Parts: sequence; C-alpha cells; structure tokens
Amino acid sequence: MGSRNFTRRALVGGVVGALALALTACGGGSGTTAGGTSGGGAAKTIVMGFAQVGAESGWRTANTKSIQESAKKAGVELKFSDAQQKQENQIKAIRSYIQQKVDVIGFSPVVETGWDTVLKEAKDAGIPVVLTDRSVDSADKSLYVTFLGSDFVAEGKKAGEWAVTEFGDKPTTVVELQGTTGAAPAIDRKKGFGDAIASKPNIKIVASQTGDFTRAGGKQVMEAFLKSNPKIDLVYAHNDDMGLGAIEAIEAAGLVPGKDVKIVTVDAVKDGMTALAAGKINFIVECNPILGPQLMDIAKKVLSGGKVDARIVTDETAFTQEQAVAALPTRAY
Ligand code: GYE
Repeated sequence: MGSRNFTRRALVGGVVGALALALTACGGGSGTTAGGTSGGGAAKTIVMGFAQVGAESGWRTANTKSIQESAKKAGVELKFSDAQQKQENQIKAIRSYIQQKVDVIGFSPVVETGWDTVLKEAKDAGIPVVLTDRSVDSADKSLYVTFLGSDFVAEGKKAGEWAVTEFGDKPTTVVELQGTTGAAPAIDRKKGFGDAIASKPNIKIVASQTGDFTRAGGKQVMEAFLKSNPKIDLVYAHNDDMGLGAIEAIEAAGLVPGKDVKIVTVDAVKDGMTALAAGKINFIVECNPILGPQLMDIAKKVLSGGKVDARIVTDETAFTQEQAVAALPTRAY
C-alpha cells in the first residue's frame, strides 16, 4: 500500500532502447539507475517533458530554476513549457510531450480540476506522469505515479495558528488575498487558515479575493480592500508576492505595514524574507520550491521499474522576524 509500480512501455526507441530498458528493469534493486547502465554503450538519456504553471511569483522562479538545474545535474534531457497560468496551455504542452514520446512527464497543474482526459491520454501512451507542487482532483489515482509537494492545508493552518496567538481574544478584522482561483494551494491554504481560526469568533475574515499569486494582483486587491474597510488588522496572503503587493498598497494609503496592518504570508522566498526581516511582514509559513532533485530521482526510479510512494510531502517550517534575520544570509532562494 502507499506505493505504485509503473511499468514502462516496452520497445521505446527501437530494439537498442528496449534492451537498455530491459537491462535496467532487470537490475531492479538499489544501485540501478534508469537509462544509466554503463558498459555496452547502451545508456539511454531520460527525456522529461515538464509542464510548468507559469512565472507568476518568486516561488515559481525558484521552482523552475531547481527543476532545470537538477535535470542538468541528473543527465535528464528536459523539455520545458511555461503555461502562463492557463490550463489550456498546459493541456497543449502535455499533448505535445505525448506526441514527442517523452519518457516521463512532470506536471504542476495550475488548477485542480479538468485533467482526467489528458492524463488518460498519457497513461494510454504508457508515459508516467509525476505531479509536482500542485495536485489534481482526479478520482482515478492511477492517472499519475505520485504527487510530490507541500501540505497546503497544514501551511494555512500554521498561518491561522499564528494569528490566534498574535491576536488572542482581541476583535480582529482579517482580509485574505487568495491564490489563483481553483488552484490547490489557494483552496487548501484558505481551508487550513479557516480551520485554525474557527474557534475564535473575534477573528473575522471580512473580505477575501484572488490576487492570482502575483504582486500586481495583491496590490490591486489590497487597494480595493483598504477603500472599503475602515480598519484592517491583518492581511493573510496566500503567498509572499501578494503580501509584497499589499505592502505597496498599505504604504500608499499612508499606513505602516507590519504595525498598523499586520501581514502573514506563505512561501518564504528571498523578497518575502527580506520584508519579514524589516518588520513589514510579521510571519511567514515556508513552502519549499526546491523540488527538482526529488523529481529527477522519482523519474529515474519509476523508469527503472522501481516503486515510489503515492504521496511525497516536503519538509517545511515557518519564520518570525528574528528567524528571518538569522536565515537570510544563507537562504538559497
Ligand atoms: O506558493 C506561489 C506560487 O503552487 C506552492 O504557487 C505553489 C504556489 C506558491 O505562485 O507563490
């Protein structure tokens, strides 16, 4: 239970390729690297198609860099596409990877719903799909090999628990900047936060709207929130970028971010951590974008007939201002 074995399609790349794959598959146990059997010159380079969400945030930039760098390091040939946060572009990219007969597809779905058809096409073509970062809501779990990424509900919960500690029994008005509508991290971070403050009727979300995970979106929505809400105690932004946009709006309104209006965000990318260290953000829940090395390991394992867990959760923490000051000098992203 909890793990899956994806049998790779046979005869890909002709007889030589099939032989190389058969060799790696027979090797089975530890120490075997898919496509990396040395000797006999039959090594086959793994080709991965990666369907990325876009370039909407600092988190995404770090994630893309991690995937590209670790592919290079692992000797994986990467075909990369940026869908500009559009589902139709991701579907096109996946279809083109299927047509190109890549060995494995890595995929970070912009929204949760609507993937069954294209995932079925990949499955029918014998191409394993590894979900990274965000998940899909498909009932048929055989449509993908594993989901590697964060527990977004837990992240939202950490943000909410911080709010409960920070504000206690004081009447508190919260505005929420949601991530992309329909995206797993937007749905789950909303839920986790809501659960954490459920027992505190004094902490009220008075407005909640999407800022699409972007700085410009966060700024724009925050401007509107400031106009229609006379007193805002806390901004809960589903990512650092929207929190950074909110800072601009708060300052433009003549208020002091971190003091007059407190801010809690998720991600802990460099710009967010810098604002936290400066006291403009009050607390950040970490979301780890460095998924590349694990993705490459999973691809190799799956293609050599190995088993991988159906769900791989990344390790994460959270930061106060003091912790951000201490962490910043060695922060990689
Ligand atoms: O938090 C946000 C990005 O899916 C975890 O997407 C990711 C989120 C991340 O745009 O900054």
